[in-house]
Amino acid sequence: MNIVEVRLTPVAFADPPLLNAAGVHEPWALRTIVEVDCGDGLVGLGETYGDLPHIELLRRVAPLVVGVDPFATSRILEIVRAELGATDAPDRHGLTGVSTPEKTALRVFSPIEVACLDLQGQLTGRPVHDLLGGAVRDAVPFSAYLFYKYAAHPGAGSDPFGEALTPDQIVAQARTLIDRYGFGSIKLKGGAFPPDQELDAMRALRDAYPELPLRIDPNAAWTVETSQRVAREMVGILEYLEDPTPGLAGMAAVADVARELGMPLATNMCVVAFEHLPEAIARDSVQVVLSDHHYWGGLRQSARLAGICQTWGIGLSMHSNSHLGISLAAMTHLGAALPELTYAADTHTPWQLGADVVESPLPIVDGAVRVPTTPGLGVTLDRDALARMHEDYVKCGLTERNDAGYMRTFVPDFEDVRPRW
Ligand code: GKR
Ligand code: MG
Repeated sequence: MNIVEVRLTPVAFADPPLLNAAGVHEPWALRTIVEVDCGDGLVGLGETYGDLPHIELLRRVAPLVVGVDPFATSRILEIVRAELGATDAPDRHGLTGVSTPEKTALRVFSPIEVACLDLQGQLTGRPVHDLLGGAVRDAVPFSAYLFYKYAAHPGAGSDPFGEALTPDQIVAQARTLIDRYGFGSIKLKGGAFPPDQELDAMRALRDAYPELPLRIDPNAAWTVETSQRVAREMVGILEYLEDPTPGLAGMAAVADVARELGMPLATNMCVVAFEHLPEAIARDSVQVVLSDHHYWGGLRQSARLAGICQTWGIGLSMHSNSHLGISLAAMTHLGAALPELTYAADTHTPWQLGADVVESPLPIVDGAVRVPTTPGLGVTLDRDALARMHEDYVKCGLTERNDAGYMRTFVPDFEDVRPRW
């Protein structure tokens, strides 16, 4: 049984005005749903970024994998690498660091690999985590991912989450998410306001939830000096400090101080491809890597990353961008099969307010997603929702994510400068 078609459907879903160091989320988030079809109703699902330059790369590769066995994922990776060659498409999918030709190829390969694993699971009658070594846990923990946010997009009514600009509002947001989903750890997306203001929010969270592990991630908005100061002030409050400052050298300089304090530094910005690992390890720049199968090359390459991290004593967590239920399922199967995953994973799921392309999205209960035991990924495409969300993609007119440009509708002179403080 070989692949007969790879279908790519860009979709859009409503996204609240969430703030980060680069600006603010636009009213629509974009994704692409990838269906790898082997005929006779056998279809595997993948999900990836929805910006046009990325879709164009996917479109180049899609016809080339027709005729290939869905078990031959190494062969498919070779096909993707050969087609894209030295293509180095800028990474415009959120704050996920630099791009490289290999990262570009792995990013294009990823949703095809996930869809092939879904197919392999359906063909063998095994859940995807069994194809990755089997589950070491029954449920994968996720953290409450807090964002500073405006009450509404310009011209729209307030969304159900409301405004979150002060420490009290951030604590109220945490309460909403924890009451609804039972999260057992908290991450605040920082880098939106001066650090002292954000540290006040962290202290308010610590006072409200003294028993929960906390993290802050300013996406490299701080200088080395500011980051060192934050590390000192946040001792005993943070389980890790995520991407305080740009680059492996900057992170190493922060780590020199943080190490003495027993505070690990984490990243999804300065170690974003295998080629970054040797320097990161030599400099001891980071103590935790947030893996993300969307740009590390799928689930098996992410497991390879986990192995390297384990060898070098680096902890493993999981990064997210705005995503839908196919990605949540893929993250859950991967998280289930990785003994190295010792931190709750990030997810943007609560921010999508139930919008999804799958029929019954995996629920988050008691802060975790129960690992599916049915064949493949364990999620089914809702074709009506797919069609509707594709119409939204066409209607919304967005073709790339541009947090900085959109921020200028709120703050006319906004510039994406990092480090800012
Ligand atoms: O969704 O605005 C966002 C996040 O800031 C995202 O783009 C980041 O890539 O969640 C991410 C992170 O941990 O850096
Ligand atoms: Mg991050």
